Amino acid sequence: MRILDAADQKSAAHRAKQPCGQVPTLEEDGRPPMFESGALVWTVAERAGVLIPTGAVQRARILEWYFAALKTIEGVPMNIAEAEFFLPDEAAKAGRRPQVLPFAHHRLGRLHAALGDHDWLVGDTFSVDDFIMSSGLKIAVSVDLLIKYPELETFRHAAWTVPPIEGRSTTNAPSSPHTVLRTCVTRRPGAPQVNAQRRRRANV
Ligand SMILES: N[C@@H](CCC(=O)N[C@@H](CS)C(=O)NCC(=O)O)C(=O)O
Repeated sequence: MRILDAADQKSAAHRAKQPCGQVPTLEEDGRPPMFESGALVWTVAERAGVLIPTGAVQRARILEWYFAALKTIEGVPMNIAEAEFFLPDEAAKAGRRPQVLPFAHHRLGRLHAALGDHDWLVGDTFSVDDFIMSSGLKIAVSVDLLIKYPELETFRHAAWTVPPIEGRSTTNAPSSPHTVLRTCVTRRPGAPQVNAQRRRRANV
């Protein structure tokens, strides 16, 4: 694993691999570099022969929830996190949160209902969907959105802490999708902390 600093990320060399200058990317000998964490997780799992069921019906459901996690759910906490972390003005932040919170709770409420008392999103076994959804929900935790949904927090934690899964060897590939996403997670030790106390005072 190679950790990039901000300057490396914006270099022409990195942008040739990741057009938006973001992390993570996956680079393996003999294969073109890839970007987008969802694509990286999918390719590692698929080539390792794990976490993606092969039956047509199950696979269709896996695809549904995979895109739902990335398109329908992840953007919701991200919208709040962007304001929280990057809006420079405290008044603007305070004004934005009440505007976006009702929709966020609507979406998370629907996810909560869909998961119900199941352990995992599709069938009875942990899949790429649970992994990718737990990554999006991690953003929700960072802005205190899961406090109202303890079952979602239990799901997120369980998915994020599943032990490494042995699969077929993929040439020089990370041993599990967890490795891929951690390239992103570990490079942000200096990320701004959310002021949870302030939000609690604001009763959100
Ligand atoms: N959709 C991208 C998002 C990646 C992303 O947001 N990466 C963050 C770090 S976790 C980043 O590189 N931020 C810096 C930037 O956007 O300039 C993916 O899933 O790979």
